[in-house]
Amino acid sequence: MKRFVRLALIAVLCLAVPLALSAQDKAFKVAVFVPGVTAGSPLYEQMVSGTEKAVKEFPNASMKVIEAGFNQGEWQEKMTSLAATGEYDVIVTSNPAMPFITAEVAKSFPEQKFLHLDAYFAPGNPQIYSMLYNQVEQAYFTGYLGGLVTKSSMPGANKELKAGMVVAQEYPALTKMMKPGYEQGLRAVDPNITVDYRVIGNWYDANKAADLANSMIDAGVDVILTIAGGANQGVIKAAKEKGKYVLFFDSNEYKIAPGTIIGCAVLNQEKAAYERVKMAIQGKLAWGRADIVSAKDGYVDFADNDPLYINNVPASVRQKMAVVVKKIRSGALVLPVPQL
Ligand code: RBF
Repeated sequence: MKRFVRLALIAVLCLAVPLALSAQDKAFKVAVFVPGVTAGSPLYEQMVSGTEKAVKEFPNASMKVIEAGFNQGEWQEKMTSLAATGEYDVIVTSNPAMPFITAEVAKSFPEQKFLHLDAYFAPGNPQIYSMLYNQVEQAYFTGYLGGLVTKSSMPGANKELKAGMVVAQEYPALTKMMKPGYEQGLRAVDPNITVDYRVIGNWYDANKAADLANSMIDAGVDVILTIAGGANQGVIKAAKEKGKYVLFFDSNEYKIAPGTIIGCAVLNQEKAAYERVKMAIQGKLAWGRADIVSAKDGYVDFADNDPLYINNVPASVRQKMAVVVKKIRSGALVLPVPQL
């Protein structure tokens, strides 16, 4: 009997050791496909840094970043070329439009895996994983703060109940989650607040963004939510020059313009990228899954513990904001994700 147990143990070890070794030793190559340009796009910066962090933990893993640029018409061809190399175990990418592209590319390259952040793709495709954030919650944070600010006696606030929103481009996640979430937040403060909403038409034209922001400010807007990648800089510049306020999306960036950027509603995409890429390297990522995560899960939040928020926003505003932030974090206030 003892001998049998020993033999069985040896047999198990013979099987397990090479398996464990192969997971560690076999080269694992990650490609990060940036649909745009990394610098200035908060979620792309977080995708790259989170992936870097994961890859660094495995001596056998390596990564390459491919920037596909702003011509969206070229993305499918570029993604196809990348998959065609057959070199990468996983292609990581981010933005809600990418699953439409990768689902097509996946058909031609059945071995290729695609890890999507900031996107939804219906579960069931064994080549695709996706992770979507509850951006109704994210936008509600900015709307609620915007409402409090436009009604406040802060130096840049006027009597008019007008808030602004500048966006780069329209797409379902924006029109079905972000815009309604922002409006709901504003109206929860005061149903009479109106939204001046403008579309730039691309993710890089900071001059056009500044022109739009200036015309909104001249029309009575005192606080603007900007969701425009590199073009955000134009909105920030205009608001700073005119002593108005900016609500920032995706990353904590108060430091870009302290006192002008008065609220950052963040996504923890760096953590998402780190965790999911690590799981992919370890062979533990559930391909075919579509995760939807919210503030309660720790991936959507409002950056309220930054001294640049605490020192630049009056306590009376912060106290009211804190009540709503707490409700969303705990799940007491539920803002469901719609069908996209
Ligand atoms: N966000 C950026 O910061 N920079 C970009 O270049 C960019 N390009 C996008 C292109 C498309 C087609 C779509 C649908 C979204 C893009 N986003 C970009 C938006 C980003 O994925 C996200 O929705 C916003 O940052 C709000 O969280």
